[in-house]
Amino acid sequence: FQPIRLIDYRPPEFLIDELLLTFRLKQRGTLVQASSMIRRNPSADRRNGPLRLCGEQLQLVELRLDDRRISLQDVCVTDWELIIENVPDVFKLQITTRVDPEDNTALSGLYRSSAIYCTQCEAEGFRRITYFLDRPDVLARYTTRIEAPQEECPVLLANGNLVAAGEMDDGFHFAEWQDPFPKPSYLFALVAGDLVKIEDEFVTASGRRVTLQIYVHERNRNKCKHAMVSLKKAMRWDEQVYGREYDLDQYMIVAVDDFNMGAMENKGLNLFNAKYVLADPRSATDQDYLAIEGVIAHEYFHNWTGNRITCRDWFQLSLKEGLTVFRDQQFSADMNSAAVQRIEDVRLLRQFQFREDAGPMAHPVRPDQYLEINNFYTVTIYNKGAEVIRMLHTLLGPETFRRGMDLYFQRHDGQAVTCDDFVAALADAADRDLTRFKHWYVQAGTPRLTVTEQWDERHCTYVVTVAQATPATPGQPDKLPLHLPLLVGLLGSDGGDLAARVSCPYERRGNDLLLELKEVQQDFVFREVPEKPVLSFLRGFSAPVIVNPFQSREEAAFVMQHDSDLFNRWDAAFSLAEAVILECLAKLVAAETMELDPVYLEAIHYLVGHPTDDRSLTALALQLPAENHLLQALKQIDPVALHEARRFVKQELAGRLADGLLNLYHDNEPSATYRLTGDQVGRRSLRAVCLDYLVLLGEEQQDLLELCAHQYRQGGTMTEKIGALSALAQVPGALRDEIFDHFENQWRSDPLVMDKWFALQAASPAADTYDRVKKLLDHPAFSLKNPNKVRSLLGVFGQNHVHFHHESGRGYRLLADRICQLDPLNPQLAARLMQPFVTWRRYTKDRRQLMEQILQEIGGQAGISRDVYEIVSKSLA
Ligand code: B3K
Ligand code: ZN
Repeated sequence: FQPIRLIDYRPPEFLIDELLLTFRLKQRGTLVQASSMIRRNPSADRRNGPLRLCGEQLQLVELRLDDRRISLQDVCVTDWELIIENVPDVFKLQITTRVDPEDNTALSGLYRSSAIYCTQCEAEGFRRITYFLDRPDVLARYTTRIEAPQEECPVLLANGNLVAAGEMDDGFHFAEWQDPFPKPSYLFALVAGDLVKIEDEFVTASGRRVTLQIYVHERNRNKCKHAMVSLKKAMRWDEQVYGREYDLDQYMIVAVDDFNMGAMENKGLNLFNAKYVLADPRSATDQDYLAIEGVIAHEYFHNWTGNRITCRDWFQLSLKEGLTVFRDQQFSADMNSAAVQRIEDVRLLRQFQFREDAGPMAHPVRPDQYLEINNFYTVTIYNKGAEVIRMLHTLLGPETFRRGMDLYFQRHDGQAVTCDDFVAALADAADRDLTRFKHWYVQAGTPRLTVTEQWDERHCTYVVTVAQATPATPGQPDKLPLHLPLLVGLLGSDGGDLAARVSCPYERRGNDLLLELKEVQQDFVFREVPEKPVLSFLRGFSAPVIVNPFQSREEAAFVMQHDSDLFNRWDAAFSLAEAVILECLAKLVAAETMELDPVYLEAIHYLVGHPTDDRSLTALALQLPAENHLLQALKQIDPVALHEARRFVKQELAGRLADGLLNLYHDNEPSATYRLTGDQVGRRSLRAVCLDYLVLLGEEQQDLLELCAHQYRQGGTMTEKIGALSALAQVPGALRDEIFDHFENQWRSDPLVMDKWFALQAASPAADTYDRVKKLLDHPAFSLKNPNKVRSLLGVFGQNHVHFHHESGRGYRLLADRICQLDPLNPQLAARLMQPFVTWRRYTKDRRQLMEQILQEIGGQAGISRDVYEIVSKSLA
């Protein structure tokens, strides 16, 4: 397997302007005819080479050049290419290939999912449909003709506008679609099958009517309302916030059951994992509702950031993904609680991206090499990429940022560009030098900040010194200083903001001050400060960094109670909890008695007694940091000890705060009818958190388990049922079994709900989890061929620190065996499942050895995919 390198990028030697595709669909033996107008690229380095087209898993049937048949003996066909020598400068090429959608288990290219023909072409799936210049900087106009049996496939869809349709003989019919916008092949899509459509309309700001359609299986007809509402909100928001209108007459969304990721932004024809479309209150949770809103918006926003302006090459992936995640985060913050949104985004970043950044797969937001591009759809490209855009937004301020975006759209509409082009547009609009800022794109690793404070009482001067250092990452031993925005506040002893009263040269942003750190170390000086302030540092998490703890627990508790920045209030609770758990862990390892810090207990006691109006915020502040987050602070990870320490803190809090938690629970009953308002969502999540603590006391207080069971039986919404189930999952016993069985019986024919049932069991710390997971692998609702199932059972099990890391190694074995089984079927998904093995070096010696052995075994599999090989080799390097 040869790495692909950014420095080897060359413009394409040929361009394809027009493409006419004809599909004659069959479960096996689909014929694809691709007729392209090809010419040499005037700006290529070389003008006399052969034509090389990418192609994989194809059967070449026929070739015609300028309408003359070429003998297949006269061309070179390899496992990944078709090479034609001596082609003219301009010509028409017709290629006929044969593919078998029914046998395509990789879910890349053309495949069938629950009797629906569908495609997934990003990143390199189009080459599994026909031989093509399958790279994002070749933009062509597509016309797609689909022919299929009318009865099996009454609905025939492709990108763009429907221009013709009709019946054919032998029971076939056809539809012809034309997409007026030139696009790269990764945005091509086709769908055919027996689907119903839900239709609505959107009138754009300039008065154009757009037909909106969601296509689903008949049985899901009544679960599309929320997705449709979300789509319309997203369309309006993009007009209002970015001045971007939709550009076709029709916008289609299709939900499919088998999908390797969340959704795909194909031009005018988005394909979605059904999980991000279908919802009703009985079967979907509040989290599902919010996720649908976010993903629908994300794919819609890609129409401008991704489709109208696309990536020059795959190293620029974050150009569209980081930017589009930032836009969907902004959208969700505007639609719901901004503070809650920010907290959720930061939790995810810390748990997964910081972890990636500290391990052997660490890579910059713009990587410079890869083996398999599908392995680079990562939290770094997506979420750190979004943080990079957020920092630009903070540095420039919203108005200037918007001017920069306008310039970007104006300059590059219709082009395939680079991250440099994006930053240049912002720099030009802002008239600022962003050279140092661009290090964020090329440097991997999470910077650490050290903060020291100096208070000069006599001169009323307060100095904050901030130093930055980024640890070495694979291939990048030395790091440059970065340019980062630090939003801070100074809190007075009454808890109010002092910013307006102090004298300093820093830009004011409402209650915040904007400090710009550019050097390895810098002093920030504030004069005329009336009293020694408490620093509210990194408000809103204005940069993706780790801040070494510098405040006393008393100060943290103060921030937690008073800060005007709601994110920092939560963050203070979070860091306090982290410190307390790590302290307990240290005691546990040293065989000392664990104790709960009274300062922390007092702070949480206050929180429980004084819940804010935003109940979701209170719920978040009550949740302890995840093990996935906590383990990052450890030199050597003993996951079982870590779990025990965290469990101790949780159990202690439950015991000491039981009355308060019970009151909170009873005071926050949601209304009987489902409403997705902040208030109602907050009530449901607060009650779930309370239950999650209270069940831990269930051994002595049976009535607390009954409380759970009662919520399960009486709760009218899936959110309440899942809240009860996930609390109960922690306490093995007859009641848990009864309720899990009941749930299974009720929902066995709803695959999306069964995913939740699988996931809850796979995540459980209960002693019988391994045996249950083993048994669930043979459950009739489980299938290795359905990515949602694989993620729910095996993906979640890999994140179960207690059971996956069982000292016997049986957890490793269970996952490894399934990865090897899955790799020949679906390498993309198999590679994703490797994730828990990647950081093997960080664990205790026995576990390290077991995981190393497993990695070597997987790496030695005959016929291993490039996807899995890349993860194994980088992990072992
Ligand atoms: N662009 C797609 C992701 C494609 C992943 C290919 N392995 C979804 C999204 O980010 O919107
Ligand atoms: Zn995306």
